[in-house]
Amino acid sequence: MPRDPLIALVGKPSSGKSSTLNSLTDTTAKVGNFPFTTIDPNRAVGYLHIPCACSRSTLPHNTPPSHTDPPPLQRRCKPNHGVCQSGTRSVPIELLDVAGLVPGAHEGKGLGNKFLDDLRHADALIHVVDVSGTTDAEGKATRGYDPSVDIAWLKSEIVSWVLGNLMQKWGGLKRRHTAIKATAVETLQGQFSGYGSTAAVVARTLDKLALKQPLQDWDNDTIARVVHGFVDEKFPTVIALNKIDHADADKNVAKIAKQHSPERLVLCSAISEIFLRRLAKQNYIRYTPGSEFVDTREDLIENGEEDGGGLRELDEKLKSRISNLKDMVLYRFGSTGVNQVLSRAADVLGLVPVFPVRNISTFGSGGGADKDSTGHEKAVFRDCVLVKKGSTVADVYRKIMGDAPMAFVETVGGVRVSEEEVVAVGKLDILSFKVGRA
Ligand SMILES: Nc1nc2c(ncn2[C@@H]2O[C@H](COP(=O)(O)OP(=O)(O)O)[C@@H](O)[C@H]2O)c(=O)[nH]1
Ligand SMILES: [Mg+2]
Repeated sequence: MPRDPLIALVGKPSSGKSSTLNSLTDTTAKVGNFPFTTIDPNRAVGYLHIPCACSRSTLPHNTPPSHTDPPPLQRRCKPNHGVCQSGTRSVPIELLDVAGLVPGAHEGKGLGNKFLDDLRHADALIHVVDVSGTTDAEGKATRGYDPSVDIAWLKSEIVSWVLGNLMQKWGGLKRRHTAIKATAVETLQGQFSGYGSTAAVVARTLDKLALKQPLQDWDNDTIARVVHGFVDEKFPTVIALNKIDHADADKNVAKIAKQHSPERLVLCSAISEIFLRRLAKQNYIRYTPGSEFVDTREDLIENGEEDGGGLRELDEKLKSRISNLKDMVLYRFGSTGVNQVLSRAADVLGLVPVFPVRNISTFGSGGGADKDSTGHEKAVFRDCVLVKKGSTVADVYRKIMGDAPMAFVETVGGVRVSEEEVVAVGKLDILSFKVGRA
């Protein structure tokens, strides 16, 4: 059964992995200013923001009576997990804080082998980089370190690990490959399955390289190219340039931006997001997580809310911290960036949200009419699952229904769909699964 996607946060000690994880979730992983605070991989649930199916105007019964009312489906959208606000849904996604990567990890330095073992479960990586340059390669406090070095170094650690393991076995592997007349995909997948690879990942890697020689004739250079390609394919990576609130960040961001494609880079300040959420929880400010909107009591009074929204008074110190944060982060970048980090990771992974419904005409989870026996409107789109790009209707069925035999699958309008069809955003992503022998 296809499992749920997992996104791993990686990076050198003190780059801000635990802080980023915390800023995306509500748990409080231990945050510290010294290496190896996070000894065990720390799993948590983050929330990915997506446009919900309930906000689509093309769906039947979804025209708002007037432009001030939300569409009826949007009003009735009540997710079992996460929330849906004005058509933007937060869908839970599993995150893993992987600690202990230092240069030389593939040789067992730091928590090297443990780190690399945890990596195999990841479908995509968020490389958290300390762009302030205030931590050195090992994560110790310094000033003026060049963080662009970290980006190349992380990939080379993973490549060295995979390549080292492969080269140890290359002789025997080559003989077996020739003896049993295996394909290159079969032989490599035999070695790469331990990294959570699939035959499809290996096939894509080899297709992109378009190598001329058969596997038994590959030289060391070619093998290294294959491993590089495999690492790119198996571990698509987003680079989170963290600590943009720091005064030294700008020049480093500028340098890194010249070296990497913009789709891979996201600017963020994990600590700012944590700070704002904490103040909001303590009722000092009004803040929509991930947005640029922060209102204090004074702001609200100025805007005509006489009681200041019921918010508490801020002391001078907090006031100046907030105004500093607005100047350094929110007004310059539009947000603290942490939600974008997660969305971008979902993009590179190609995640497609699918909305399974029990009843394809009401989008509800029960049978029958739109209203229950007491006249209340029933909730719609209770569930949403994230599947990988390229998943078929049958893949989604198995993920949700397990081994139960499939009778048929319907989409909007009660249209039956073939199990081989591929699901995509806005296409076959609202499905009703019928169990039983067809
Ligand atoms: N200025 C600044 N410091 C941060 C930010 N994120 C994390 N830190 C600090 O960096 C240090 C290490 O953070 P932590 O999340 O424990 O890093 P980890 O070792 O990668 O998990 C802590 O002192 C954090 O407060 C940020 O966005 N800005
Ligand atoms: Mg940590």
